[in-house]
Amino acid sequence: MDLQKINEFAIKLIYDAGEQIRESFSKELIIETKTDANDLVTNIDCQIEQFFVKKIKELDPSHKIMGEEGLGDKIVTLDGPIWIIDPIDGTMNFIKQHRNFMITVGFFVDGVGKLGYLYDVMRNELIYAIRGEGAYIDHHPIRKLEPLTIEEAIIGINSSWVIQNGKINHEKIANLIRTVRGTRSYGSAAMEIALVVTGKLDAYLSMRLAPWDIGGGMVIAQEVGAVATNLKGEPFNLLSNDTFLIANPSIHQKLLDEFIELK
Ligand code: 2AM
Ligand code: CA
Ligand code: CA
Ligand code: CA
Repeated sequence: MDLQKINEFAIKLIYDAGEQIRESFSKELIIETKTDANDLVTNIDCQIEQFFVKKIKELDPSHKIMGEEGLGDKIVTLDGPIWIIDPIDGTMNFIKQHRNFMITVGFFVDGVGKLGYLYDVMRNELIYAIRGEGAYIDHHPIRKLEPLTIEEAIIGINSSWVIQNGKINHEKIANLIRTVRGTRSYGSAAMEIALVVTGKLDAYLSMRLAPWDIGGGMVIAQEVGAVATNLKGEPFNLLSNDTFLIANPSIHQKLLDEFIELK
């Protein structure tokens, strides 16, 4: 399998998809709800996922596709080549802010992440990685992350996880928020991961993400030395939703040990 060729194919696809999304602002947006009133999807999420599915199947019909909107394949094992795609990560931001959303794509073979992409559509900023060959932002190499302390860290956390939800020790999370230099919340997991792999955030945690939120980011994380696991410190389960922590390697274990306790 020629990864360089597949990488060139994927980059072109992502730039094309971004162009379609930017053009969509002049057209009618159809907004529907999914699991609840705040879980939104638009015709553009589906249009972009459909575009990826069509192009990937033209490239190689044996490649499987796991996409958020379910227009690809039903994935029950990670065997073989699988594309994990979120056509718009941060749909609420897409609708309300017309910014702060990403296209994110991961290419896995037998469960091993080979290629990863995080594309900020409105900034036209592409981060990608090829397994074993490093990570790039707009084609410039991304440097390995520098060590720091938790007291110096800025962390990404959604305030809804800080409100009592019975799943995490809130005393410890409150203590984490008191300890760090600052907290941020962006409403797009892919965007928070992009900030961590480029050292603009030092950690990001979530109580529930889906494989397509993090698949592309995981490949990039490995290339810059960021550590990505679930909140138990285990590998994220790519066949279901899971908790998630990505962090600078100098603070990842300490965050788990001292500040995160699942109930
Ligand atoms: P989305 O916009 O693609 O749905 C919002 O804080 C972040 O969580 C976004 O990355 C969003 O992705 C994701 N998200 C929203 N609802 C989710 C759910 N039910 N399960 C997992 N991730 C979700
Ligand atoms: Ca969604
Ligand atoms: Ca998502
Ligand atoms: Ca999405």
